Amino acid sequence: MDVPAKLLNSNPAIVDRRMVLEIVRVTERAAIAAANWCGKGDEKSADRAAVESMRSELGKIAISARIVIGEGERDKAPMLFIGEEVGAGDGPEIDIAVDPLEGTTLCAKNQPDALAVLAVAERGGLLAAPDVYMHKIAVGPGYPDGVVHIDRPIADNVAALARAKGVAAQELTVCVLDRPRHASLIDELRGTGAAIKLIPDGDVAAIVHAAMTSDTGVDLYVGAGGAPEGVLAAAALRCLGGQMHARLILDTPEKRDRAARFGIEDPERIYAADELASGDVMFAATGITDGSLLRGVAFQETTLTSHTVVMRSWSKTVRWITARHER
Ligand code: VTB
Repeated sequence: MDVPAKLLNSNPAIVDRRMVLEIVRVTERAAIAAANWCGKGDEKSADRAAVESMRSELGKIAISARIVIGEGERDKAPMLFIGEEVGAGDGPEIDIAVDPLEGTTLCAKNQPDALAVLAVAERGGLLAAPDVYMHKIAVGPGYPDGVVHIDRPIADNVAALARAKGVAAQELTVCVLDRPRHASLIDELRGTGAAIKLIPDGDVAAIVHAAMTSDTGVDLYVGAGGAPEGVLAAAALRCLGGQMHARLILDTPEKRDRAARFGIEDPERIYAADELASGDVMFAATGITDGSLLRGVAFQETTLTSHTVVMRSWSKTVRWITARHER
């Protein structure tokens, strides 16, 4: 196959592509630190280990970065908090979204798809979102624009997706967080005949799954999860292609006030992936526990092995990096 023309030209991307390897080191370190706590039933220690490692690794990179999505919107966090300046300075000015341990419970219980996650964008490229729920719907690349819509009944979305894929609804798999709040959504989905993959946690991974259908078997993600996770997932989707709609769930005056403090004026606004994460973005995730997309950190006698996926929106390159580290 020919090399796409834009890759032959000089690279106009704003986020320097050398950053790809830099951010891999960051998620690798966070994942390794958290992996020591896999299955130990101690969410707090796992999270703290991941946060501290991620913070220290970010400090080694020549960037002037600002945390836009980070720890502790509601309680004071000592590091990687929203607004914190990170990096060794001197380098490009960028914005960062982090979730050093996405799926703390998954890690504590040693269940699939706990990840260390980070996204990088141009200044102003990431939606500063409060830590509230966000309703999300996402599909992978290759479908006509608007094939699913957040405001359409789920049965209509499944029917439209099946039609676009050229299969029966029964052949689709929809991923949903297993929560009581999704009971009626799940009921309606059952009515379509589609298979439902119910996950205990981790909807960043779930949206990545929906965008990599041939690797994961997931066609559609839908439901309410964390808003910060929605911004991270959108960054991944920008790199993988696909479509996403999201709306913050601001169902109390207190949440609307918090959102307003983040500059969110319209509480009903529907965001597309490129409004959650715009411009040039990169996304990296390292597996902590074994999952269907990434293996977790493996401990050998004197070494460790980590598995990372890292991608860029500009080139749409998706790299899988297996690394061996000295223990
Ligand atoms: C969501 C989801 C995350 O936690 O934030 C979820 O976005 C929390 O949902 O991926 P509940 O409040 O219902 O527990 C995750 O699943 C991460 O663990």
